[in-house]
Amino acid sequence: MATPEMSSPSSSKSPILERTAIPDELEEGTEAPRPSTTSGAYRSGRRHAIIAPPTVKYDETKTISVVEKTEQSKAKIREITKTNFLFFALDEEQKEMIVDAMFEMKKKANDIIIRQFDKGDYFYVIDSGEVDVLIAQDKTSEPVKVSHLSAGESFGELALMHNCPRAATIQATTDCVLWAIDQATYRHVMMKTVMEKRMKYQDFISKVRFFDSLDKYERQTLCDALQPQECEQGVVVIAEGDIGTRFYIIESGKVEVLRTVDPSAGPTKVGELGSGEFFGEVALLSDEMTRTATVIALCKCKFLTLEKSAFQRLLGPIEDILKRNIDQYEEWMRRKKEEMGKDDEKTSGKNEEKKKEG
Ligand code: 1OR
Repeated sequence: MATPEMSSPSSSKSPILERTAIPDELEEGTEAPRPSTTSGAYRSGRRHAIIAPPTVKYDETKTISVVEKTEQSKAKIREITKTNFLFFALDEEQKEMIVDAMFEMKKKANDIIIRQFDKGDYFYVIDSGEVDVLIAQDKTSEPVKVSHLSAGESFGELALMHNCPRAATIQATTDCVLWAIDQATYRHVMMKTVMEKRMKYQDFISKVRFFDSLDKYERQTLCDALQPQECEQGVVVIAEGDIGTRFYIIESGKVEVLRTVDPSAGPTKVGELGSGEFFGEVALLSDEMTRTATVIALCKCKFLTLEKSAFQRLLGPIEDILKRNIDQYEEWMRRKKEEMGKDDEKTSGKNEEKKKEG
């Protein structure tokens, strides 16, 4: 991520310029003021020393906003953005730039926050309240509800990233408190990182068969939430009996899966999984939450992982596909137990014969 251009070295007497003293809150119905923008004079470690030339030419590659707010508000923003997938890829400095740039906006139930086909202006994170996402085929047709978002979730990034009209209408279904960022800051701080991550994983995700039924936007959101993980040969990635917290997709490498059919006999190898296949879903889909198998890396492996809440939120639409596998695992277990039962019968039969012979 390119760091913002620095202004000339500051002296302790340098004036603090260009900070917009707008209130933390914007009353409902008030037009959001454009936060002032400062030309790249952002320095980590001196986050509030914004030293900028008095006149700022709009240059979206070098422009970020700083909106004055209380420490309490900043702490609140840090808290609500912590679980938002779009912020996963940002480093600490980028996150603080976003905290500085955000301003609060209040909306009433039924307010339209974003209108489909409009030009993009802000990106929003929901502090409290709920919104519906509605999409119309074209300007003359009725919008249809496609999704619902609540606290911690965000919207409005597409038009800002791609410079295209709003892809959906966002309507408050309850009173809402939102944190907004203007387009220039969004583009400068977040766009490169978010786009790079989306592009990095999109190609791989499009080749993974079980994501076929996710739509384009769902796949993009999935890319935001993926967390890479690597391990060496021989590492136990998940252990049977443990509580499951993560879902794994194999980007490269191979793992073996072992399962205990008969506790006195130890685990049996069930199979191997390779690139494009997944594991770790059973515990996340079951009430018991315990791992039903052990997975060991057969070579150096790269995984793309999803934590439990992201898995539940993003893979809801393909839960049925994932559950189909669970049925197969159970079927395998039943057959294996039957076979073992038959083996036991045979062995005990042979033992009986031996006894008689003896
Ligand atoms: P925007 O700037 O276009 C509307 O403004 C926002 O709605 C958009 O960014 C997204 O942040 C958000 N398709 C498109 N945009 C969506 C969708 C969506 N969900 C939320 N937004 N979906 C695809 C429907 C076929 C819904 C997927 C669950």
